[in-house]
Amino acid sequence: MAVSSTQVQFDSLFGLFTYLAVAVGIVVFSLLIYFIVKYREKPSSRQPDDTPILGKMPISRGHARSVVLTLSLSTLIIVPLIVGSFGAIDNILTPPQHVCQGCAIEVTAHQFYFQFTYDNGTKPYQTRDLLRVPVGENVRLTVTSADVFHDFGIIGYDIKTDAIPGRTNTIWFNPDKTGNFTIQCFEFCGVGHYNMKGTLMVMSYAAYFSWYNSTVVH
Ligand SMILES: [Cu+2]
Repeated sequence: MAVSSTQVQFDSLFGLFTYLAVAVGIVVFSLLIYFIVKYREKPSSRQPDDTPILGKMPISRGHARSVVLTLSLSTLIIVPLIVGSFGAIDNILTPPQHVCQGCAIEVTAHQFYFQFTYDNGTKPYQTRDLLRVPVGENVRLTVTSADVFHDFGIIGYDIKTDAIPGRTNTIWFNPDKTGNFTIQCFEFCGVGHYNMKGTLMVMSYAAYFSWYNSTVVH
């Protein structure tokens, strides 16, 4: 079951790839078995006319029609996969311009923890290894690193981006369900890498904003 908007897109694309691969596999293996049986060697078998012979130019095979047919079928299958993949990449790499206040969060990776900074209009509020977000809202994360290369990923969300010092990578998602998910570093970053984990806590809208408003220093 999908848990976010971007994951829905990953899931449907993955499904499209899988179903097409299975369909092509069934056709190829059925033909393979059919031809193995049909053209198996018999005492009466003889060499086909176009068998290559050493030292002789091959005769023209004249299979233009099957070449055109195979190429057209491949094109019909591959073009939707290419268009679908680029569409998904474009969507995932294009975060929404406007997200609600409290939904744009900075992620800074450190050896060996993730720090989340919420801009609340007064004094930025920071949490460590716990990322709170509201359900049903677009959430934009700007990811960077304070020391070495890390990679910020959310297991179950199929979302991941590099955390590089001096550079900011942006990812976004729109969670469908409340609950806790595991955040993990996906780039070997030192001895503590194995334990560089955090929690994504998807909260109800009311619970999130009551927490967020409580971080504002008046
Ligand atoms: Cu790391």
